[in-house]
Amino acid sequence: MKIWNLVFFSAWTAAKGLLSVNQHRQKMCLWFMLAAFSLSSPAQASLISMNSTYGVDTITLDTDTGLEWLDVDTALTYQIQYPLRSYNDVVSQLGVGGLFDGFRYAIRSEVEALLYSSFGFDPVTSSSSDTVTLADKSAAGSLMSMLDYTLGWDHGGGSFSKVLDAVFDDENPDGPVGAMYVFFGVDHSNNLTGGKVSFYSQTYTSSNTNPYGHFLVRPTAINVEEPPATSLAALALAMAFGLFWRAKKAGV
Ligand SMILES: [Ca+2]
Repeated sequence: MKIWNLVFFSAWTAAKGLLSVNQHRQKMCLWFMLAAFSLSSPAQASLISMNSTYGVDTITLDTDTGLEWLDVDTALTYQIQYPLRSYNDVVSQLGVGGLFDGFRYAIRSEVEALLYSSFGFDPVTSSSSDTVTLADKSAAGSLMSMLDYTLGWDHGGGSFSKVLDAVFDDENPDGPVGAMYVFFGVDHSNNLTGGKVSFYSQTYTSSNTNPYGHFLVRPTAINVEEPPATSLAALALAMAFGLFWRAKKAGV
């Protein structure tokens, strides 16, 4: 976060000048202050698992976007009969009093932001099985640990495969359904596998009979605003002034 770097630098410069003839204790105090800033600096994206009326850990809050993502398989769990819940079926449950009241389908740009910015897939390397990296595979594992998956197989001996196969709203007026597929697993040698992100064409979506998950989102009720820059700068100045005062008092 740029503002935190700026605050770091300002505090460091100010305090360094004041402590140029310093004692060991005050130097330690400076390092402590910088470490405190480092620890309190917001992460690039915070993904927080939360409980909801759908069950334990069924919501993932992305503090970067302020969106709450419902586990992709929740609509499967909430279905009452086979065949599995379709896009149109879920749409019919989004209104007041429906099973997914308050939610809407995520649009493609929101799905991409979740994958590439928040979970850390590389949009280039994750687009092909030939180029996926270990980071893409790890991102797939993190994604499924938070948003769940729609199909899974246990191969025994610690080896498993999981698939997250979910639809979103691609805002196509001819039929607003898009779908995304990610595979993740661990082979018998304990190596991560998968990590490829595949966006389906609409045609494939409408013809696919496999069960889909659903990317449903709602705005969070939790305030995810970062502290204003002015108060961060004021905090840094106050801490620098505190060091200055201590140095004066110690007669340095
Ligand atoms: Ca979850």
